[in-house]
Amino acid sequence: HNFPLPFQGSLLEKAGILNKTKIADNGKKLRKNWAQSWTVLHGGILTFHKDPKTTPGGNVTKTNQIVPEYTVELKGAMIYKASKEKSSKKNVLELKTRHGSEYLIQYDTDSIIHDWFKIIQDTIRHLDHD
Ligand code: I3S
Repeated sequence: HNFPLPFQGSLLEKAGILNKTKIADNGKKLRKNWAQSWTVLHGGILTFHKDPKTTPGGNVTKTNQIVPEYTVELKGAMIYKASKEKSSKKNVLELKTRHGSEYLIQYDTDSIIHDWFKIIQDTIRHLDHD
């Protein structure tokens, strides 16, 4: 890692299962495709892993449970609670990158989505002060 010294070890980390869909790529709107994802926050990068159920053949093995699908650089990103028009689901967060990609993140359990919201927001703030 090439983080400046005062930063080392200070970036927040978290991992867990979330529902996610990418809704825009570089400003281009995409069709929603909700899927469960093993989600990891590490070093200012949020990584969504492929839902093993969606891999061809559908065999759930240890290796295909950890295939990255999207890596999201949080520096310059924004996160907020999604408006009702974005989804009919409860507890939906919208994450926009500085390159114009957008993701929706959702989980029915309030505390889980609250914790992710807080840690992603805190991470974005830390990175902005870099
Ligand atoms: O924004 P939309 O088009 O209402 O999103 C829904 C669709 O992605 C739908 O898939 P189909 O277009 O194949 O029917 C999904 O099943 C829904 O979950 C999406 O809406 P929500 O409100 O759940 O994000």
